[in-house]
Amino acid sequence: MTIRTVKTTPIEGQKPGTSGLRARTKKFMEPNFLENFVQSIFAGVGGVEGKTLTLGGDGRYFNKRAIQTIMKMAAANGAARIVVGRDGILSTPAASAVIRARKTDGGVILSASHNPGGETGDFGIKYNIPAGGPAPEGITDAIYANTLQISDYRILDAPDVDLSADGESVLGDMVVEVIDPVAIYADLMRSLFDFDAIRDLFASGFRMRFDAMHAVTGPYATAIIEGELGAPKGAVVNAIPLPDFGGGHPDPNPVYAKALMDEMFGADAPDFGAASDGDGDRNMVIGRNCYVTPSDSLAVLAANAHLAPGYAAGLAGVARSMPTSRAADRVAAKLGIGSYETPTGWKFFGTLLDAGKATLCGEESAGTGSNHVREKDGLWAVLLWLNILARRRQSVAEIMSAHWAEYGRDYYSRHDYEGVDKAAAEGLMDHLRNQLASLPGQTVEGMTVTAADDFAYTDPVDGSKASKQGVRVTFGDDARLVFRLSGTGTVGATLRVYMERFEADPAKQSEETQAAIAPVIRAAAALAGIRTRLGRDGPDVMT
Ligand code: VG1
Ligand code: CO
Repeated sequence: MTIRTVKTTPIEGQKPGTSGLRARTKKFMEPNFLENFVQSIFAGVGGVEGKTLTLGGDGRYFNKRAIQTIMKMAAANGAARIVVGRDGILSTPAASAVIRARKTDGGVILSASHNPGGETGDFGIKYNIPAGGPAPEGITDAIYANTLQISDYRILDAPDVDLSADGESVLGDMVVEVIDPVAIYADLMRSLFDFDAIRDLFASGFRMRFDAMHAVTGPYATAIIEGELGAPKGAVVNAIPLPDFGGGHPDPNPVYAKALMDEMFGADAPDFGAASDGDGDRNMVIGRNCYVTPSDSLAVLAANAHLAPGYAAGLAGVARSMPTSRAADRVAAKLGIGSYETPTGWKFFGTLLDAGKATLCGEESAGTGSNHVREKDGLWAVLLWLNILARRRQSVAEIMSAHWAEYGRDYYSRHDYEGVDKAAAEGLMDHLRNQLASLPGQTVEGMTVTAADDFAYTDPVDGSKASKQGVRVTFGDDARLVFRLSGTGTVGATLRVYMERFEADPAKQSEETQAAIAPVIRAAAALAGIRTRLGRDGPDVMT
């Protein structure tokens, strides 16, 4: 087996976004695209000589090929060992769990998460640090800098490694260790939750539907929910990961998980419904006739986490991304624990989790997680909900109304304008930024602006800074409006408009969401000039 050094030149478009590098699958399959980025990761982390790396992905098209390439490159760059999920499969939270449990020197995760997969879909890759979380910006910047000056990469000329059975083999001087993708993760879940109480819940006739959306969570959910917790066979649907996710959009929200929504709002609906995304780090939670927004879910989990053994001692603090509603802050205030507001993207929670400042973290985009790993974790959130339901023995709807009666309700919705012209979207953001100084004190749609800024963040642990993280317009405690451009898309731009309105009166807490936030929607349209600037009459997706 010989190591080849292959000449290459920088390729445009390799700047990591909110969560790693994402691009069209076809782009990733072009000569040197993957290789350039992988060699740049290795360079950006100070080389991989003698190191052990975790490796796996969500099983989407090109996953297996990319894994073979990465292993051969790791071997050629002197890595000592690769710990890889069987068949190249590891969900994002499981990869984080493996990095931590096996104390590997970081890991490489292949996924474009909620973006559609397949040959005509998207592919992605990201590096996670030894703590198990996504690389912070200092490292992604170094990786990107390397992509701009790369002149060659190293790869071992060798046959492919068989990844279909657990065990060790060698690739040049490097050991390849194939592991069960579920075992380490399942052990961790067992250590956090009251599996006996959840088993009793299922034994009492509690009915659940988990939609794995043909993505990576299928094997995990089947093993844990049906296998260990005793939910009837068939509780987990769309459980076999497919390279193109069955042609679907593996994003667990009311729009893309419509079949589950219909079932949960239909006659004879199960007690509890859930779904997860392409790489298993997102979750959607629904009760019978009761959709729970991710922002509310974070708040409810924070208020009830002590019912699970892993969190019985209480929480150190709760962190949320800036566009996530303020519902979790209300719980933190009542519990007398810290609350933190970070830029969008899980990488910003890592320092707070490492420093023991936050125990739970969440994002409005259906991401919730805790200090058990350093990624958001879809199935974990579902299991925590199950643990709470098993202990409280109330319906999801009852839990929600009791929560709102106690803390007030933050009606919340996000409107996405997808695939819009990039220059127009940037122009819209500039237009908003130009108004910021004059907004406070103005009344828009009957609401008075109390603050307006472009969110800038200084990490309270390591002092690192991030700026231009989204324009926010605050109307006191009553309402809030946030605008930002997506950093995970691969074509054009996507404008995200996040809207919330607070309602303290329990008698007014059961309105339809879009109606409840109507003045905030109108304020957004007026301030941003969405229709004229983007040429769109309405959003493509409302969650
Ligand atoms: C989106 C979400 C963000 C999330 C990110 C990665 O980013 O808004 O909250 O952290 O996706 O999630 P953006 O920049 O498109 O708004 V995942 O599950 O796609 O890794
Ligand atoms: Co994801």
